[in-house]
Amino acid sequence: MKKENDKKNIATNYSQNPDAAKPPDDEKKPEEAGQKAIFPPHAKTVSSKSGSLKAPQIEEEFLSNPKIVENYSFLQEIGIFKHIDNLNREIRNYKSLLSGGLDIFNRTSIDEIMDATVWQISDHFLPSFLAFLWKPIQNKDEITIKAYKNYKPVDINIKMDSISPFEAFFQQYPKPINFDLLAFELKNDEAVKPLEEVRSEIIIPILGPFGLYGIIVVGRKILEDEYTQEELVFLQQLMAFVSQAIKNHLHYEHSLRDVKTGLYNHGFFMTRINEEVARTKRTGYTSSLIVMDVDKFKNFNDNFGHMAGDRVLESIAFMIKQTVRTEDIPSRFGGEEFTVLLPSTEKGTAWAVAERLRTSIAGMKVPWEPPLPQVTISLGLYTFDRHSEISAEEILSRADEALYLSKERGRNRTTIWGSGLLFRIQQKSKKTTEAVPKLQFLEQQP
Ligand code: GH3
Ligand code: MG
Ligand code: MG
Repeated sequence: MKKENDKKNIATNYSQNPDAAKPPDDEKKPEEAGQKAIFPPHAKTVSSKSGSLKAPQIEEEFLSNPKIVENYSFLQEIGIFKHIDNLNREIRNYKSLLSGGLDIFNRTSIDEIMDATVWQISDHFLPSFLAFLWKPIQNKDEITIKAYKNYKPVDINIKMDSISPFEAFFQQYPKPINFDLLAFELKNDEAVKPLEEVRSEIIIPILGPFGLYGIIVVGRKILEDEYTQEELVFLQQLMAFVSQAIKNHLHYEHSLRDVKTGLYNHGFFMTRINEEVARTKRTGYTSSLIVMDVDKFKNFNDNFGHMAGDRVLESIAFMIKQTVRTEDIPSRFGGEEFTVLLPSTEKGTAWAVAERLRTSIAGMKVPWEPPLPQVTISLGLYTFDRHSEISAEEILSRADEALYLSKERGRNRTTIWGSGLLFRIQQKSKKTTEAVPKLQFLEQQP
């Protein structure tokens, strides 16, 4: 009779006993054991908060095996059922991790990756905040910070403008780490203070071939209790996916960008303008292209050195980024030449954008010692639609023609390529084999 009861209860007993998966007493948290928390080597010490899964069918068959029933007491004594319970929990955790990881990998922007991460973490516990700090431009120190509280993006005051002070440490120790231990290892360097002020708990590095790309900062738990080993293991494993996904995305982003200025590079610009030409043909939209060239840029190099010249290019790029809309495509075409592709933008608006770019650059102050002369640019503008019937290369060369008229006419100005030009060039070309003085036909006003 006892055996019958045993048989009935086996499947439920071991898996519903909340104590079944408690770690043995000697498996203390690292902090308790005198060492600061770095995460445990595997998930076997996890404790259950949410109860156990039902034993799968195969397990039920195993449990109803007469030999098991016969030896129930012995098997229980040696901890077989606890062990199975732990394994079940591990399987469940890995399944959830795998689906969470895949979800994160399928995201197509860093913002989406961060949003998905926040939701994945929030399924398990609620940190007081979660912050992502990363370098959008590979070889530049400047960082972007995005933080979340209660699943929502918030402005968080982490007074940090570089992650470089952490670089050497994380190169040596490329793993998530408890904040206190990081602070200790960095000898409470000034750099850790901003993280201390916001009460950080765990710091996770994002590393790649170009060094430290960013860090993810997890705040203490809302209720100020300690993270359980289960949560820490989960975090460590999930973050391996997150940091890989962010790293892949940054690699992709960097491959589209010019290293010096952070603007899109020539290759990406050519891809986008070809797409835009196809789009205008398909949809009937009007789009515009602005090309710009720095006036007498050689003088900056010759009189103040190449570094000063580079600083001028960076300042211009910054101003361009500030001036255009998010849907525009600002690129460094090469050397001291820039382009802005303006999708769905008519001539008049494009002219206004070009003039805004010109005047804001002419008014900017480039930080350099000794002070540099005023920087100016010349611009050319071409507007196209489905009736233009020309290739991306031809669009570029027309915008270029307009730009060189701006140069000829004294620089620091914008010229629009006018529709009359093509006709007049053709007319002239018929009559003469001489080089066509084409620039003089360009319009100057919209
Ligand atoms: P213009 O008004 O006619 O455009 O005169 P310019 O001096 O700007 O034109 P030019 O084509 O003679 O000079 C462009 C210079 O830009 C030559 C080249 O060495 C310099 N340059 C190109 N790329 C870079 C760069 O990345 N950094 C620096 N510092 N200089 C660059
Ligand atoms: Mg040039
Ligand atoms: Mg120039």
